[in-house]
Amino acid sequence: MKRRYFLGAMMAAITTGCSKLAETKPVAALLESSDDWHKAAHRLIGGRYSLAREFPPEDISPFFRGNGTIQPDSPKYLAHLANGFADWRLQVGGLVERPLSLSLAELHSLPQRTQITRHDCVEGWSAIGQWTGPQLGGILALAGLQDRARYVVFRCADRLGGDEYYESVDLIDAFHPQTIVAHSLNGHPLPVRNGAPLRMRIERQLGYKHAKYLTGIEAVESLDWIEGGNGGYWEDRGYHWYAGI
Ligand SMILES: Nc1nc2c(c(=O)[nH]1)N[C@H]1C(S)=C(S)[C@@H](COP(=O)(O)O)O[C@H]1N2
Ligand SMILES: [Mo]
Repeated sequence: MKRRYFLGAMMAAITTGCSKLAETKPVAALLESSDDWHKAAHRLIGGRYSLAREFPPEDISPFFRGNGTIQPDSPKYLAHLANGFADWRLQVGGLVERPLSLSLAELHSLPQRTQITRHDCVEGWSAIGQWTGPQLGGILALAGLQDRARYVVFRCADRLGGDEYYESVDLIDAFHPQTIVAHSLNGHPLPVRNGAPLRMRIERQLGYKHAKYLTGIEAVESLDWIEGGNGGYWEDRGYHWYAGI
């Protein structure tokens, strides 16, 4: 698709996508039930729609460590790496009106968001980094969610102990403004240890939700039939699915 048309289609999709988001129950209920704006502001500040803290550039950690998989070893991934990820594609499918297969160039041509945030891993370490990429909400608007969609599943290129890493969030986190498909860390393409060439940043969630080596995004109605049925690799091993911070 030519870039001009791609962008045009995307802006149209985002416009409809936003009105669709506003129509979903939690947002509409919040706006309608707040006759006094103070109450709404309060709920926004404390609630799930509020932003994670962002930091100034001087707070960026000198080294952003890797955790979990730091070097996928499948022949397919290694071939992509050797090729500079030129043929990497992000598949967007499941309960969408228009399944997409996005190249890195197409992801770069979408409106970009840059944010400096703190990553918190349950294993007891944190790091601050600057992440850049398109918002997941814009990509979902482009694909058009079907009404039945309730969750978004993230597919990854790596395996841990033989099983595929995967994750999922609900639509509140999926459309959160700081939820982005990041291609860059601190102004450079993602290092392999941090998820090259694409990873999720879901800033209101703990580290294990931030799927690295992202190959696919799937809108689903239920998580019950995916892998172990608990919505994520670590969730299938006992971690909480909702890891909000
Ligand atoms: N695909 C994939 N994503 C993953 C992991 C992984 O092993 N594989 N580990 C998770 C965990 S537990 C954390 S804390 C972060 C680590 O991100 P980093 O390697 O950039 O520090 O990635 C998360 N996403
Ligand atoms: Mo983690």
